[in-house]
Amino acid sequence: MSELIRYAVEDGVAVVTIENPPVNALSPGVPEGIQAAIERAEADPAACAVVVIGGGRTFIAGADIREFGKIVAGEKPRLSLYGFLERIEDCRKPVVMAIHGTALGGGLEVAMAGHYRVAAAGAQVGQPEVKLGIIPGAAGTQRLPRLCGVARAARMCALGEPVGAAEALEAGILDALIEGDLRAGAIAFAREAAGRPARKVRERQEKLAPADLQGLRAQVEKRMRGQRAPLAAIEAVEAAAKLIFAEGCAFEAKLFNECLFSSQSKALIHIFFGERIVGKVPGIDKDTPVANIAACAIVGAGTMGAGIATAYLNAGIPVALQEASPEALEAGAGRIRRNFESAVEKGRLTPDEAARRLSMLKPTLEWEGFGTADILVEAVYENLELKKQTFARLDTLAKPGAILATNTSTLDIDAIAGATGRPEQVIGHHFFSPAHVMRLLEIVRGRSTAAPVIATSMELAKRLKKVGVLVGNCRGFVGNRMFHEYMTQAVFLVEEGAAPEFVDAALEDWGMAMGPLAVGDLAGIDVGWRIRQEFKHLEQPGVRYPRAGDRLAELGRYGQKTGKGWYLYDADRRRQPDPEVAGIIEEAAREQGVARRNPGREEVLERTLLALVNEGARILEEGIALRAVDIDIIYVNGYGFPAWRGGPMKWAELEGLPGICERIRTLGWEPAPLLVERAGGAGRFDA
Ligand code: ZOZ
Repeated sequence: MSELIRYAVEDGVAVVTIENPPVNALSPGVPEGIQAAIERAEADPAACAVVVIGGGRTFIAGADIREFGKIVAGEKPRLSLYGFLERIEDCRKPVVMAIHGTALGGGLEVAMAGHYRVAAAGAQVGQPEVKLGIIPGAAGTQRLPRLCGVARAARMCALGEPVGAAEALEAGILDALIEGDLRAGAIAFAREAAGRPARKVRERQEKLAPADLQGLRAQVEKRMRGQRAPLAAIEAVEAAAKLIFAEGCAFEAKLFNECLFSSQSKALIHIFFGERIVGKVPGIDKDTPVANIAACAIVGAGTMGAGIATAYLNAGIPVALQEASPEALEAGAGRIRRNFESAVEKGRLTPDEAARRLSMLKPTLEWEGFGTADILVEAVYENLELKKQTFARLDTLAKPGAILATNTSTLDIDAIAGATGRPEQVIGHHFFSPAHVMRLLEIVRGRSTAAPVIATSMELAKRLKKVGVLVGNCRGFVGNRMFHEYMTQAVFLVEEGAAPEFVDAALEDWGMAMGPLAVGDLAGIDVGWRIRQEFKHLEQPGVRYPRAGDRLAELGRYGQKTGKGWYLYDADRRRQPDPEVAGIIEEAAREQGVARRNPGREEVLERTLLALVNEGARILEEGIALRAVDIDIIYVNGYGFPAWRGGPMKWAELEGLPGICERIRTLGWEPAPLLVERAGGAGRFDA
């Protein structure tokens, strides 16, 4: 028996335990081991039935995703699990799948090859393959509709969201929930089942009536715009109602392979592992001390301060919130209240839970709570002098060992840390607006930031349900430094004659969640303007700078908050083009002597996207980002870059780095040296 699979007979039932930590993925050896154990049980006179169960924290969490890359690269042959699953289903003794943790993807597919499925109450089952740009590839699209009907199966396979045990039981995916010990319960279930004839899922027909999936298609086209796999998943499930099982499987396999070899799946698998890789920081390991964050204090109750406070309260961490005036404090507390009200309206929180979280907020004009907080967060205006004064103040208030975090999005962490007597405790926590919603937390280390402060910040990010990415200190860090180059091109393009809605539509059709000018309106044009004023002294003569946004800011067109910016907004914050803006842009172009023409869609994409990539390569070269994948995770989670394109750096790799260098040169720019080097070498940024 393989080391990955244990076999034992208990109470007359063969118990097959999968031991492939951490998540019992179907790595090489696991399917073979399960099959051998099933065959042994079938021949074992001491066993009347079989239970398959996961050792450790979960049942099988799916195929081993690392193997996909090897298959696509041609290092390994394609693997088919169809025969293996039919062998389980053909077992002459009943096979009971006992599920705890998560039975996902290939895990659920294995479970569905059993004659029965029982689960612990907290278990989840699902076909999340679309999140990796693929579809179920081991008959999931054919067996699932046989258990729960075409409509529900199509929804599960197309959206990829897992369902809880109770729902799965009601849907027919599970046969029973087991209270108490799962293993003992499953053995008892199996003993009973041994007396009854067992049915093969592949032979079931009663739930296979065709369903109308137009609504689901429309939902997928909106929510997962541009992605192939969700639509392929619907097609494959639909086929279950039209074809016999074997033909349905062949159809699924064809679509699975098409998706597996696509750029979309390479991109999404890169993002899956990337989200886990960013948590690994050289020099920080499990021995690095992590402080317990039991209380937080925030100075500044504006949009960011209120959003950050909401995120802490959601994580169960009490917050002291300080403002200078009663009006500003009340306005900030009101923002936080509205965040919770909106969560209640959307059904995400019960009114009681919202009230409980809100009760952990202590607004203060007098810095109460700042002396006992484990972390003090600064969220004041983006102005270096103001930030330095604030930090000098925080330094006098904070207890020894407290972390002092700045939410600056562009300013020098070392200059801010220098205003305190404890620069080793100072770190950047750059949240993204709305801070309680956006998943990204850019964690910015200064020259002196201590390792435990970094380790604590990375842990804290998880508690706040964020993806924490550690970056180095420079103007704009990773995200905003790149965004600056991207936005500059967007504004240049409008100054040259492309309408704002044309630029935004080109990028949104390409997959960005929101075009750059619409993002400017959301974040506040005044914010960008303020930052440009802060760095105005660095401008050089003879260099072109984007000016149209400044003109808008000077006219009080700050974006959504004033009802107009690059666009006009109605009461529901829906945007529409504003004819007045064209005149303002033309005027800005005239002042600078910019020739007006008509840039096309391709040019919009080339200039904005290549600006991102080229700056990303410089950032990588300077060591501001630890790895290219860190940049991708920042862009996917903080800037609405489509995950299915892999983030800017992976996108460039998938396009081919030599070609990217050429295209940058065609624009008349100099490709970053690292880009040139990698284009001439491995064609990859990370090893
Ligand atoms: O890890 C969470 C999760 O969601 N995993 C992915 C689940 C998934 O997407 N399953 C479907 C896989 S695709 C599939 O199964 C295709 C299919 O239909 C089969 C067709 C085969 C046909 C073959 C033809 C070629 C999970 C919820 C499970 C656990 O979350 P946690 O937060 O507890 O733990 P993580 O996420 O930190 O994970 C722990 C370590 O395990 C690694 N890992 C997780 N799932 C993996 C996997 N490695 C390989 N394959 C998987 N399916 C994860 O990277 C992490 O590693 P470390 O090194 O960072 O610790």
